[in-house]
Amino acid sequence: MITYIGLGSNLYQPAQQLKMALEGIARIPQSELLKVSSFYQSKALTLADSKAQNDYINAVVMLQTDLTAIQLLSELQAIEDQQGRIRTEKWSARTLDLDILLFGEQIIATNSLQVPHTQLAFRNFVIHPLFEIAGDINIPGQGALATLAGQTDWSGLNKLQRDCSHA
Ligand code: A4P
Ligand code: MG
Repeated sequence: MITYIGLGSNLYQPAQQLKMALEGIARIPQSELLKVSSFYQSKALTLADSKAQNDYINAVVMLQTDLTAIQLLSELQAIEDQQGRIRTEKWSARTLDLDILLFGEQIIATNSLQVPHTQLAFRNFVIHPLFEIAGDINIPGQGALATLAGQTDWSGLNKLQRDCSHA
C-alpha cells in the first residue's frame, strides 16, 4: 500500500525532530520510504483560547508498506514516544506528531484511526507538502489533490530550503 504521513513539530529544534523522525520512519518494518517533501515552516494552528505557540516545521512523506494501517499507526506512535512526546491537552505544543494522512484510497473510520485524516483538506501545511510529492493523486471524498492545492492559500506557510538545520 502507498501511504502518506504528515510530520509536525514545534518544540526542541523542530527541524532536528523531523530529521530524526525520518530516520525512524525509514526503519519501519516491511516498508520503504519513497519520497520526502521539503520542510515547511508554519504558524501554529491552535484552539481559540490557548496561548501562543512556536511555529511548526511540517513535512509529508510517501511510504510503501505491507503493514496494516493499525500496525503502521502503532509504529508511528512508537517513534513519537521515542522522541519524548508528552501528550497533554489537544493541539498542545509537541516535539513530534505523526499522522497517517492517506492509506491508499482506503476510508477508515474507527475510534483509533480515521483516514483520510479528518483535517487534511483544511490545513495548508499538509496540502502543499503533499502536493509537492504527490501531484496527481486523488483524496477519497475530496477529488483531485491538484484542485485542492490550487484552492489552498499559503498564509503563515513558508517552504524552506532543503537544508534547514537551523530552523
Ligand atoms: N488518530 C485518528 N486518526 C489518526 C490518523 N489518521 N493518524 C488518533 C494518526 N492518529 C490518528 O492523536 C490522538 C489520536 O488520534 C491517536 O491516539 C490516534 O489513535 P495525538 O497525536 O495523540 O493527539 P493530537 O495530535 O493532539 O490530536 P489531533 O487531533 O491528532 O491533532 P492534529 O490534528 O494532529 O493537530 N499547527 C501547525 N502549523 N502544524 C501542525 O502540524 N498540528 C496540530 C495537531 C495542531 N496545530 C498545528 C499542527
Ligand atoms: Mg496527531
